[in-house]
Amino acid sequence: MAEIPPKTPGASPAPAEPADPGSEGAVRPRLVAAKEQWARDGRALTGQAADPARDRLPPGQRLVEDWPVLDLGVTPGVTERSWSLTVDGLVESPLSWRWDDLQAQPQEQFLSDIHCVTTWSRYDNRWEGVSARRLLALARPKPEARFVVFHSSDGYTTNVALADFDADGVLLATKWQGQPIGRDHGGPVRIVLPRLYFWKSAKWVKRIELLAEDRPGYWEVRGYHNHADPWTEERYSD
Ligand SMILES: Nc1nc2c(c(=O)[nH]1)N[C@H]1C(S)=C(S)[C@@H](COP(=O)(O)O)O[C@H]1N2
Ligand SMILES: [Mo]
Repeated sequence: MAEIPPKTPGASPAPAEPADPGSEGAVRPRLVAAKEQWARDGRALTGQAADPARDRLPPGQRLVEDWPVLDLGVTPGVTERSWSLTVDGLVESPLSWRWDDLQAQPQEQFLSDIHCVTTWSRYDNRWEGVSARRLLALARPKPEARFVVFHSSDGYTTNVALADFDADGVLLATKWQGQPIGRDHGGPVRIVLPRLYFWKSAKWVKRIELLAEDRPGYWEVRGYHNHADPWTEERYSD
């Protein structure tokens, strides 16, 4: 029998979680490899910080008018009828929502700018949905809960500190510029977390898990920064 070579630590990060049945497409390995290379190269780093109180565009970013689509290449078939959300882990009241449960919550609107780590930014996006604050008030995090992992129907995950989720303008968004968010952009329900680079804003969100210890997500184990503040160029891990 052939010997199994020992695994090089860090050489092969965990794959995405399995995508939901009915998803179309597959993870695009060349896109993933290119983005891993950008992280190794430190692409687009300027060494300048910017001040969100004074500047509108974070360092190394350029303004676009359109709204690019970026994802791993897997598009889930989730619809308003089939969508569900679980909020679990370190919460006093785990939630299990369908579309109607989400619609029964107070709907809020926030205007915010998008900053993608691939260097495009888009101003004045009018999002509508249920605020993270509302969701957390219902689920009631336990005192030891400090981190959040978003799980998506395409198998993507991303992690944030609970303090960054429990912040102004963070939404489970269902509308953009007054219209339902299209499938390519993560509809029917995506996270919008405007203070961080856009990879933290999970499309097609289906589970929000609260944890005591941090657990890096898809890009965070592939060279991307754990926190992801655009104003201090937290693009890549060191
Ligand atoms: N489920 C899921 N969410 C995701 C991604 C993904 O591949 N899958 N890509 C992230 C990245 S890298 C970016 S830049 C934004 C892009 O969102 P958009 O396609 O609506 O512009 O979604 C983020 N959320
Ligand atoms: Mo991205």
